[in-house]
Order: sequence, then C-alpha cells, then structure tokens
Amino acid sequence: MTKYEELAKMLFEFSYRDAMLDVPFKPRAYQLASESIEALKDEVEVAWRKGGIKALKDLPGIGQSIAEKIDEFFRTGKIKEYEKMHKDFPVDIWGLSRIEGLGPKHIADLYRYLKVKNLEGLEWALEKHKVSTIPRWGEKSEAKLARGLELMQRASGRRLLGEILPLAEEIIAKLKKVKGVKRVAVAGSIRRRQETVGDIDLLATTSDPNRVMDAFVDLPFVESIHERGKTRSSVRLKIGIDCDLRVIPDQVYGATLQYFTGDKRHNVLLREYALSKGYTLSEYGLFRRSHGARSAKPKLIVCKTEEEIYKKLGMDTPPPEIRVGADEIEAAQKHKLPDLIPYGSVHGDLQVQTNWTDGDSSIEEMAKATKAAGLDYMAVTDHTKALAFIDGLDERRLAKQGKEIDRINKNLKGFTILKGTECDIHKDGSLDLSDAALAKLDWVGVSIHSSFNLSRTEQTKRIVKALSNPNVDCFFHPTCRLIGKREPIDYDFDEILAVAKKNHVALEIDCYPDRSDLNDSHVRAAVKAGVMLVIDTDAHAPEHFRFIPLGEAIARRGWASKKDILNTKPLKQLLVYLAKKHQR
Ligand code: DGT
Ligand code: CA
Ligand code: CA
Ligand code: ZN
Repeated sequence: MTKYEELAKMLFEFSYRDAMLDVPFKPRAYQLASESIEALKDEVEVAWRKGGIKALKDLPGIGQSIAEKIDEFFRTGKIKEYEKMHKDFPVDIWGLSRIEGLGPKHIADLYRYLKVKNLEGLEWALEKHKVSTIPRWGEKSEAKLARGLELMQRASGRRLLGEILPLAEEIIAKLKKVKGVKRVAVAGSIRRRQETVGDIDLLATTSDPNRVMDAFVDLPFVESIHERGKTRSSVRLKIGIDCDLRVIPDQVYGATLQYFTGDKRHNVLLREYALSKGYTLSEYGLFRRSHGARSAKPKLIVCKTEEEIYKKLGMDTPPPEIRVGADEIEAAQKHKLPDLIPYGSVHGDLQVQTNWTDGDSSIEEMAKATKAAGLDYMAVTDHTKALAFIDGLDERRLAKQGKEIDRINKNLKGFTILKGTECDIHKDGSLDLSDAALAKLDWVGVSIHSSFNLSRTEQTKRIVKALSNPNVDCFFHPTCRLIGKREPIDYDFDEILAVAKKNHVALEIDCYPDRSDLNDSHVRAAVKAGVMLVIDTDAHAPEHFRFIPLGEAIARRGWASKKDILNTKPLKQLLVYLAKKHQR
C-alpha cells in the first residue's frame, strides 16, 4: 500500500465508524476526504510539504479536523485515533466494505454477533450458515451477502472494452425493439469508454416494465438470472460478465443516467457542488432544497436529459469519456470544456498488417475492408526482418510489395493504399531497414518488439535514437503494454514527447483492444506538449477495422481535438503535411 492509499483507507474507516455510531454529517465528510485523497494521490503529500495544514485545507473535500489528522500521519507515520479505534474494533472495514450492500451497520453486527473481522472470517460464517442467526438478518440477507462476496471475488476479472462494447450494443438494439420501450442506454464504465469494464449497466424507460424485464432475462446471451425485479434485474451473461437493467421513470431519466454513468469521483464532486448551490443530487433525481421549514420536502426538478442537470447547476455537460472526477468539473463550470474529436473523424488507417507477414488477408482484401469501414486510405505497414519468426520484410521484399501496391492502387477508385512499414527498433535504437529503403516509403512507423526490460535510461536512449532518424513519421504502440498480460516498458515519457515534438514524429493510439496504447493520460500529456497523434487499428484481419471508434474514445478520454489527430486529415492534406515534414 502506498502512503496515500493507507491514508485514504484510514479516513474511509473513520467514516464507517462514525456511521456505526450514528454521528451526523461526519461519515460523509470522511468519505469525501478519502475519495479526494485517492484522486489526488501523491499530490496530498506534496501540498502538505509545501504548506502544512493550511495547504491541506485548500484541497477538495478536506476541512480543518481531517487536515490535522493528515498532518499527524505525515509527521508521525500514524494517526493515534485510528490506532485506538483499531484496538477497540479490530475489523478490516475497508476490505469488508468492498462487498456490494455491506454497510457500516452490517459490519458492526457481523463483529458483534459472530466476531467476523475480515473476508476470511466472513467466508467461514457464511459456510457455517451463521449469518442468518444474527437478529433481524434471516436467510435472505445471508444469501444476498454470499452472492455479494462471490461477486466481489470475481470482480478482479475485468474485461476489455473492445470485447464487451459490441455485445452491449447488441443487447441495447434488442431491448429497443421490445413493445413499450422508449429509451435504452448504457451507463457506467462502458459509457465512459474505460479500457476495461466490470459489468454492463443498462437503463431503460418504458410504459411496460414487466415486458422489458421478461425480454431482458430471456435474452439469448443470458446464462443465469441473479435477480428479476420490476425496477431492476441482474443477469450473468454466457460470456462471463454481469449485466444489470434498471427501469426508471421518464422524468428522472437525466438524473439517473448521470448518476449511473459515474465515475464515482465525478459524482462525489458534482454532488458537493450541487449542495453548494442549494440542490441535492442522487440517483433519484435533482432536488431543490427548500429554505423554509426544516421538515419541508425537497422539490424534484424534472430532468429528462443529462444536459438539463448540468445546465441547472450552471455548467456545461462534460462528455462521459472525461468524467473522472478531476479538472473536468471546473472546466465545465468555466465553459472551457475541450472540443473533443467527434466519433467518425478518422479518414484513414495508418497501421495495417497483411499476409505478407503476420496478417490474415491480402493487401486487396484489407483495402476493401478499410473502405467498407468508411475510410479513404490505409498504409500497409508489415513487420520487418528482425521478426524472423513471422517472416518480416527485408529491403528486397519491401520493394516488391511496393510494386504490388502500385498495381492495386491503379484499380482502386476513391481509395488509396500508402506504402509503409512497421520497422523494428533494435536494442541499440538503430532501425531494422536501411535509410535508403525507408526514404522511399510514404509512411514510416517504428516500434519495439524485443528487449522490453532495458533500464529506464537505456530504454529512453534507444527510443530517442530511433525517433531522431529523419525518415521516421510515427512511433507505433509506444508503451508496448498489453492489458492483463504485459506491463508497459519503462522510459522517460516527457523526454520522448520532447523528441517527438522536435522531430515532428507522431505518436500512435493503437486501437487494438488489449493494447489501447497510448492510453488516456499519455494522450493528454501529448496534446499538452503539442505532439501529433494518429489513431490506428493495427489490423491483422478485415474485421479489425471496427476498432477505430475505440481509439477515438481513447483520444476523447485524453482531451484530444480533431486537429491533434493526424489521420483526421483527408489524404491530400496528409500528403502535404508529410511532404513538408520531409523537406525540413
Ligand atoms: P465498473 O463496472 O467497475 O467497470 O465501473 P462503473 O463505473 O461502471 O461502476 P459500477 O458498475 O459499480 O457503477 C456504475 C455507476 O454508478 C458508477 O460509475 C457511479 C455510480 N455509483 C455506483 N456506486 C456509487 C457510489 O457508491 N457513490 C456514487 N457517488 N456513485 C456510485
Ligand atoms: Ca459498471
Ligand atoms: Ca454495475
Ligand atoms: Zn507491432
């Protein structure tokens, strides 16, 4: 655990302790502070070093008494009050709270009656069917808790967006056809286009809730039904992920969609802001708090769309992709949201593999598929000879491939194939093809497929050298990360940005689902540094061209505009850009 994680955990546990004791207001304050620290990470300590308690209080969600505790922690490495609490109540609140539906009072009961201190203890109590013996609990709560625990243990198995999004879209299309249904939308991490997702969260409005719920649990993708209700149903899909459907009234559609889109941090900050403006905001809607009698009920404000909520709060609507609970809220308040690249902006694909090396299909077949995907050009970028096991191209075969591309281009109308390469970067930073061969190409991408574990210094040096070759146009899948399989390689990203900027080398957003490389935060740094980006599929088969929107989503998550992405240019403009670059 890092220092800030430890701190976030302690504050979170204070929040549960106070909730167990029915202390008013404090639980919320602790929870906000905890979430704030999770978001700010090391910045908390940086602020404390600079300005102590006073600087801490300037951070979002942190007031005087919590600032004092944080100060104590950074000074002494512990919080006395926390140690005392742990002595009286030696329970892993943090761990247990990760189970859906297990609140402070439940955790208190579990300890009081069964001496459950942690997840292992809970597993034991469930196995022995002890939980149903707790006063007011019963069989049903026990079963629910068992399912919650199981769900949590499985939750580490997150899935790739590229795998789940098409399925979510298919489900939505099917539900939209059910009689009575007005609107169906996906919320949660899928709507935000996070690179991995935990489950599929769907919302619907309908005049006939029963009918849509029946249709939902009967979908051919469903393996088993966790719960079938009138307002909420939850199923396990055959592909191995859960899917929830909530049916909601039309007049709170906006508020509910907003809430279930998240992310949680964004919601916390927005709710806090709403409070400061005299509103309360929750999954049940936006309410105006009354000024008069204390008992007066808050008044629901009808918000059929999300935009109405943000508008009522005096701000623009941040696109879901950038709702991460950071600076997007302030930008929305100041009407300074970025002009994100719209979906469908990419004109061509600049990384395509064919059956000349490890692709499945011929140049012609790939061209046909790219065109069918609505693009106007593609660059053939087969691997080079360092990758001997896939028969990477040497200079001779590359020249031969060029002739073949000329021949095919003659027969194509309204579509152009560019001659390119995915040239390997050797361990010492030299390139796998001669400068003469590279100079003849329209588009030169370079990338790393070996020596992933060089030291940071060596890796940085290697890449700087490669990107300093004037023939190089683009650095493909720059971090080499494979989600769930390989860690990113280690180098000084800022230095690479500077070199890319200086040499007019673009950095790639590789859309291939397990790559998603660059990721959102890299993109944001590149945009800030003024480095050009390209969005490529890295297609190895015709069906891979549908990955383009995944890359556009990463660009959006990184606050990129159309002008930041080189291949949003029509072919002519792209060629002009490249010609200019090579004249320099
Ligand atoms: P996932 O499923 O792990 O990929 O991530 P999400 O963001 O889809 O999370 P999920 O499915 O647990 O919940 C969907 C949204 O509902 C989430 O993004 C925000 C909202 N939400 C859920 N629980 C809470 C909560 O405790 N507090 C707040 N403020 N919002 C929540
Ligand atoms: Ca979710
Ligand atoms: Ca969910
Ligand atoms: Zn590659």
